[in-house]
Amino acid sequence: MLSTGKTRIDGILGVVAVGAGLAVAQLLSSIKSGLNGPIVSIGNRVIDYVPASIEKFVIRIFGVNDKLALVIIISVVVLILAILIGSSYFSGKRRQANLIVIFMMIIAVVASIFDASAGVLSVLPSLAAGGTTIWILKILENRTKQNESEGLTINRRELFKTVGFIAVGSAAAVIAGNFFRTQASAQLKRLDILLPKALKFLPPLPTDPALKTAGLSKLITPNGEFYRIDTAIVVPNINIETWRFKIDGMVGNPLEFTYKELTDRPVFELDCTIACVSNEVGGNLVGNARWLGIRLDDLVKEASPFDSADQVMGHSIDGFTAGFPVAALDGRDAMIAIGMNGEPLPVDHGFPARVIVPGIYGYVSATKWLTRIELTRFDQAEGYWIPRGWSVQAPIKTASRIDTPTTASSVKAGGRVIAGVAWAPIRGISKVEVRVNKNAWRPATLGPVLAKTTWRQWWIDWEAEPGDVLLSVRATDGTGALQSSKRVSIAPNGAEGWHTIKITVST
Ligand SMILES: Nc1nc2c(c(=O)[nH]1)N[C@H]1C(S)=C(S)[C@@H](COP(=O)(O)O)O[C@H]1N2
Ligand SMILES: [Mo]
Repeated sequence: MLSTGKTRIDGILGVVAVGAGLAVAQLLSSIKSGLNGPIVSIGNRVIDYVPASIEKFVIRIFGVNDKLALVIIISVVVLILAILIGSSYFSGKRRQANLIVIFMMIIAVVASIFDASAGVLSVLPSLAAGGTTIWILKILENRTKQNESEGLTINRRELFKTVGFIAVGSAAAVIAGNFFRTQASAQLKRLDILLPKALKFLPPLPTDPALKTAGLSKLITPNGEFYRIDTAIVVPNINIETWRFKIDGMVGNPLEFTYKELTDRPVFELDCTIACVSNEVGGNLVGNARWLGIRLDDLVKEASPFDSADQVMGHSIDGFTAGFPVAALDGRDAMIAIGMNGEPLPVDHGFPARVIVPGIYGYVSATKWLTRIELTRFDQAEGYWIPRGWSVQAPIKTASRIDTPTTASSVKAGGRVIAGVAWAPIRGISKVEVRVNKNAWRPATLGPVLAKTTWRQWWIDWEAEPGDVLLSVRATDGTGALQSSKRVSIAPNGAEGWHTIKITVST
């Protein structure tokens, strides 16, 4: 009786049951922010505990899609287990199937307990997922039994109808969950926010040279194109009515602000390029924005830090932490940013507030979804990435990138433009040079200087001659120091080396 058709259907029934469980979890996780379904909770724990070497490997392969890749991998494992559950359950091994469900549920429940922002309700979605799965298996079993008693005909209409109902119910649960989530989401609240006016506005932006050179990075990276790196599978949705921002730790005068109190403080604008330590030579984990925020030097001073405090630690609502030296509050314009390119901070980039410290890699400074600044000591507290093998202190290294032509592309011979960006916050860029094959280095034209904290665009004309060509770029920072040529990998504190690309010039 065990035709291949039957085993296939058994597997599908398992997937239907597990899918219904996950759908119910999705619906329940929308009732309160911070609640997660089983897959996200398990993903969170994988991100927390996976060895740094594997993490680096995954980021190298998947780049900014690393979280999507993780969710897909976990989903595939769940799918395989679901097929196994179905085939066991409907071939009489019900106990075994239920045990697999319970085993999966326990893993998810334990994972959800550790979700930083979850309260007592955190285990609810995972418990409901397991319970629903077992219940649906039972319903499906009754249906199959009925089929069999009807004489083992291929008439599976009743069964299919039930499966159809369950599938529609699951889809409805997922849609409803997503609807409630967006209803409650910070995204909608953001739209109502009027940003305060800066006391001193920066001058309007100059004409962007990227308008004239196809492929060159824009002077200011639009919010929608800005790279995103963080450990959050689901970005925190913060309610600004209940959000509080504290400055405490080793201070004589701890401070606490509501969103309104914080944004009523004097604000200023800052043009600043931020970069990820995981950015490979030539990579795109870097962007330039006009930030609006409150001067961090002033806030920290007001809290009266103890002389013994040497580290400023940002805490995110999701448990992430990043610490940098108190010494970096030296007038370089560190800020609590609330605006990005004329908009309230986008949810992906840390709404309602994040830290921006010019010249320091994001993983040790740029805490998003900020709730707290703690004054502490380097010998007493470590930020999220430090025990995972990354350097305690990490100034952004001088870097330059060829945007156009792109690597491995082929171009036609004749007059071409080579162009790109170079950055060395907070030292600034004083020179960019380009080399074609082994010819002499030639200085490129530099684009407008917004500030020493931002990148500079550069471009240079080139008479392309047929053949394989190597193009290299190198920058000199504002102190006169040449960018390091030695190839160094991203770990533990940022890549080094001149960006070199190979292209083919055709006649
Ligand atoms: N809460 C939180 N903030 C975070 C991170 C994170 O994982 N969680 N990642 C940091 C890292 S490694 C970088 S490079 C920057 C990236 O900021 P962006 O996503 O706005 O470009 O955010 C920083 N702030
Ligand atoms: Mo980063």
